[in-house]
This record gives sequence, C-alpha cells and structure tokens, in this order.
Amino acid sequence: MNILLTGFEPFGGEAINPSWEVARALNDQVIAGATVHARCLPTTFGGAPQALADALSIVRPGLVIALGMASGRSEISIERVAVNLIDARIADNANERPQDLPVRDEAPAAYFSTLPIKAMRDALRAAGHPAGLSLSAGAFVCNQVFFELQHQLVGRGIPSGFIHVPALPEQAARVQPTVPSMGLAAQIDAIRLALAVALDGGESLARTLPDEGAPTS
Ligand code: PCA
Repeated sequence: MNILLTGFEPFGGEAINPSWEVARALNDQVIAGATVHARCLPTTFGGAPQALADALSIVRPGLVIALGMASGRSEISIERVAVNLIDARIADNANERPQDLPVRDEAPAAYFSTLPIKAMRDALRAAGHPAGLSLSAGAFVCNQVFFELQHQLVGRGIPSGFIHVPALPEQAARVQPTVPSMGLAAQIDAIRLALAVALDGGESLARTLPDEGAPTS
C-alpha cells in the first residue's frame, strides 16, 4: 500500500517550510507495511491543485495526508474541515492574491477530513506531542489543497486529510515577538505516528507500531 504525504515549498518570504522537511524525511519509509511517497506542492493557487492530482494518479495511495505550516500554532493541528473558499491574506508564490472566490464552482461548501482525527490526536498526546483538532485550515493554499484533496477523493474510500505543523525554532527565533515552534525531529516523529494511527483506522495502536519504531519522545 502507498501513502501519499505532501508538503509545501517555502512561502511568505521564508527560506524553509517544515511541512516539506517532514514529508521528505519520511519519504520511502515503511510504516505498518505501507510505503510513504513524499511530494512537494507549489505554494500557488494556480499550481497546487494539478500537482496534487498528478501525485494522486502516480502514487495511487491508500491513505493521503497533506501537510502545511501554520506560523503561530503551538501544536500539531489536525484539521477537521476544508471550506470552499479562497481568501488570500498574503500573496502566493506566483504573486497572486485571490479573494472571495470558491475553490471549485458547483462543489459543496465544505468537506470533512476522513482521517480518524480524534484517535490521531489522542495517540499524539499520549506519545508526548502537543496536538489538537482545528476547525479552520484558513483560506490560503493549504485549505485549497485540503478541499481539492477531499473533492478529488470523494466516494473512493481512501482516508485523507490535512495537518498543519508549527514553525521551526529557527523560524520562530527570527520573529519578534517570537511565535510558538516545534523542532523538526519532534515534528517528524509526530507525523510518523499520525500516519500509523491513520493506517490503522485508529483502532489499535499496538497492532501498527511495534516494528516501525514508535516515537521515543
Ligand atoms: N502553509 C500555507 C500554504 C503553504 C503552507 O505550508 C497555508 O497554511 O495555507
């Protein structure tokens, strides 16, 4: 079984995006018998949906988690809902700033994550990772990709959803006042565990973790 794990290229003037650093660190890892395929999506409204569609058709995943960075969040943020709205607060990497538009015409107002989000949150917390559920993935490219992901997979029975990760310490250190941050190693451990729980449908951690090296922190 293949897992598609996406991250984003840096945006908003940053030189690094932890979402891609986490995804690329997990690329080719085998988790509970499933292989992680990492893909980096462009942080552009014009390019991200097609890049996602291409990744889905090449990887043919049985599980998809898209990652993005949310500066200012203090925990691993498991998103519950994607909304059919684009309202960019800043310019994307193509210098576009679309506002008050639907992600897709003639699509529902929102889609829910189809991941076992509460089991994921509980497992992350039990393993010592700050984690929570979020009711908004924003209205920028991350929400667009989350909405596209749920739309493209509707009715396919493939669990999919979105997780926002905090800024890295080195990013937080450059902002005054500083924003919350989480080190890359902890983010990687947390997302590896999130994938294991998602694969398992959240039923039994004991069955999925032993061979794959549960996070030690
Ligand atoms: N975060 C942005 C887009 C890319 C990313 O990593 C967002 O939250 O929309």
